[in-house]
Amino acid sequence: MITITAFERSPDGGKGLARDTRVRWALEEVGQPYEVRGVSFAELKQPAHLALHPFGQIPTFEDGELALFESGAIVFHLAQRYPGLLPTEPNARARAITWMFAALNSVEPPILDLFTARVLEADKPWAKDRLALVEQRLRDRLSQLSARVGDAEWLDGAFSAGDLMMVSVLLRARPSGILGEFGNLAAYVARGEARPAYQRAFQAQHAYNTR
Ligand code: GTB
Repeated sequence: MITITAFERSPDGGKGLARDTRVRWALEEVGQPYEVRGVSFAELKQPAHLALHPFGQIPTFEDGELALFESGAIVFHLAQRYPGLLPTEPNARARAITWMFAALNSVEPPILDLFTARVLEADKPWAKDRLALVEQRLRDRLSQLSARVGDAEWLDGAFSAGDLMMVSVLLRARPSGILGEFGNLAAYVARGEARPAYQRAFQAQHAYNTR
């Protein structure tokens, strides 16, 4: 049985913004059952969990003798091992993997910077100046993505792990209001959320975090 770790209780209260949700979503898309082990903030930094995750974070993934960390690597592993998340045609598969990396390396960082500027650095004397820069960088990146997505349903043909990762990453930008400035990206995210597998994953994490 696959076991993943999640926050014992997510600080978002079940809004689905912690990174176990993308792993749950991938597991639902490929139809693999899984168990969840909740980890407290204290346990994250203790040896037992550090043996699984060198940075003391969630999510992790265990399946028999295999233990993984990093949500991108876990989703990629599931997409490689089970059908449903990556095309079989080699070039289409390479492009879908490219979108996974793009989500994690080119889109997620400016979204995380925004959270850092708005929340973690809000009390710094330079916070307002930096926030303006960070918001502009995110708008620039989303504007580029929006131009590429246009009115396509998914990033490159059929729904793939690239879309799963991109939608997961973009969801974190929604509370800021900036995602909503790009109508086609907001609609793209809504299409991802409407997938039955996402709905099951969201409900599962919500139930877990409100138990
Ligand atoms: N690159 C890693 C990955 O993709 O797996 C990043 C993992 C990561 O940041 N994990 C976070 C964590 O364990 C949880 S998801 N943090 C605890 C720590 O570092 O000590 C980030 C997150 C946390 C909370 C909310 N929230 O409450 O809304 C959303 C996202």
